[in-house]
Amino acid sequence: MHKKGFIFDLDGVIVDTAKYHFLAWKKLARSIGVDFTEVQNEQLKGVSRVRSLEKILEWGNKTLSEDEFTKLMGMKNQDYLSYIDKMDDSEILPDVSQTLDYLINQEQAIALGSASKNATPILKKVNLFAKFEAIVDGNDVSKAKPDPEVFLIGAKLLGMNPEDCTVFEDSVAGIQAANTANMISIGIGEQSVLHEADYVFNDFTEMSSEFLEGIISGTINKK
Ligand code: B16
Ligand code: MG
Repeated sequence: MHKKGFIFDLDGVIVDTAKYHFLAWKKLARSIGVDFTEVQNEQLKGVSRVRSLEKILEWGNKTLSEDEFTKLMGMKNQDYLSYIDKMDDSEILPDVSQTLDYLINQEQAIALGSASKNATPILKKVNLFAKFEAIVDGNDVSKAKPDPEVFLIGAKLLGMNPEDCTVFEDSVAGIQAANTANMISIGIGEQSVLHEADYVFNDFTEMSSEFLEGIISGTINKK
């Protein structure tokens, strides 16, 4: 039997929390007189909370004291959590549950690899927590994506070699992290944004079981 590792990003792959991060950062940025576009927002996907605020301040040419910086990060997270609080399993993105169940039935190793410090409560909210053999999130890493640390820890916890792992990611930083880790990188989103990925699908409804079977059996590989 072939056993491979499958590492799922959370925000923008399993659930559409990327839109809540965007709303919360937009509001926070506006409160300090900074505005940013949806195109700029792509750069905030997958990166840590600290790095996100640093980027927003760079865009607005602002500097803050350490205390103010910490306070603004707290405000953003409070606002973000007010969206999370209302989540339920109806917010799981199309065919994600089916994909997880297919891989579990095939006895594959499944981990979460997210930059978010809120990953566990979100997975519990949408009733997917029990499906993961390992969870690596923003509380476990010292280096943010595009550093491969989050995925390398995931592979280790699954007992898999990095080259036997596949990553599902919606962010440019996450695809770069997967590539650096020497894992198959699968972009979930737009080809034009995620062109560094080995394979790109708009969402999981476009991914056939034959494709997943090809990864498991080794006929589909890193490009
Ligand atoms: P938090 P992922 C990432 O999650 C988000 O894409 C990114 O926008 C966010 O800044 C980061 O989590 C930190 O999230 O503020 O909840 O700790 O896509 O890696 O699952
Ligand atoms: Mg993401």
